[in-house]
Amino acid sequence: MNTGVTQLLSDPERTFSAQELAALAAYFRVVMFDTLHDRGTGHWGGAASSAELTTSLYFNRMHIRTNDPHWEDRDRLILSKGHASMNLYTILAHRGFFPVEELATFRKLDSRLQGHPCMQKIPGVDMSTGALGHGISVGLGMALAAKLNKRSYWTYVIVGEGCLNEGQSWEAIMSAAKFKPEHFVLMVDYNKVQLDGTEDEIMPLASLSDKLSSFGWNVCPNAYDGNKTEDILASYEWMDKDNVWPKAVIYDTIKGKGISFTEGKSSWHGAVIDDDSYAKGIVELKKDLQNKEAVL
Ligand SMILES: Cc1ncc(C[n+]2csc(CCOP(=O)(O)OP(=O)(O)O)c2C)c(N)n1
Repeated sequence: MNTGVTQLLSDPERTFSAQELAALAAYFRVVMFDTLHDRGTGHWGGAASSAELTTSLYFNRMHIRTNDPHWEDRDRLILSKGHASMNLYTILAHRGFFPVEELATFRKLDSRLQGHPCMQKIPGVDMSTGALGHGISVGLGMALAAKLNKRSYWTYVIVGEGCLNEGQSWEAIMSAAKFKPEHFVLMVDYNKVQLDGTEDEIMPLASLSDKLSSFGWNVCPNAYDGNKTEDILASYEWMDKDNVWPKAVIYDTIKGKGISFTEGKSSWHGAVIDDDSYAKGIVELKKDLQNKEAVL
């Protein structure tokens, strides 16, 4: 383990800068790739895509208590693209919800860390996900509950294109525009690649921003790179700017981000990481981590 990131993780309570978040995300990619290779199963492409989005939320933005995962006033995150569970597990473990060593049990029989996250078993998981398309509905329910109970927690929902291809998502998008709960944010991890093809081959969403606006959402007009932590922090400023709800931010991301031969490839959605690919890929990820730590 590298000293720079070790030092950062020794005090997860503080708020991290963009550069620090970038180093953490690079480190988490190494852990994810290692673990998925060791276990011979799981989804690298989508987990690598959302690494900066989840790292920034949990290490900069969200109010949570790792020693009280069900704290009523905590901010909620629904990773609606539940197949990227290794991303969520890696963040939650390093944030302190459960031991990092437990990651090695990923998808073993009797492990809490199954292929898709289970809220009943894993501390810190706010919603069980995996069947695409449920996240926005459930998030809306949580946001409406906050309104009814006069609480001011935030609810974030991260979706990929797969969720937005589901009809249920658009029912929830329509309902959210009607009820307008505060502090409800849709974050689109828009990598434009799905399980076995590109967005355009499977079901084009264009123009997503216009679609969400015409449904009545407050859509961020800025183009943000969801693999750049500076951009993600800038998007938080936009979220805090006005009181017009619900809000959506569309982040451009890269599926399989961090390794040249996995980037943008649907074949790396859920492929087993063979030894040869691991040997080449881990060199690229460690180099990126070194570069990010060097500027800390
Ligand atoms: C209802 C449903 N249909 C199909 C699947 C199978 N499936 C798992 S992931 C996926 C594609 C997801 O692509 P995207 O949402 O773009 O996620 P990412 O690229 O971030 O991995 C599909 C079709 C599923 N999990 N749920």
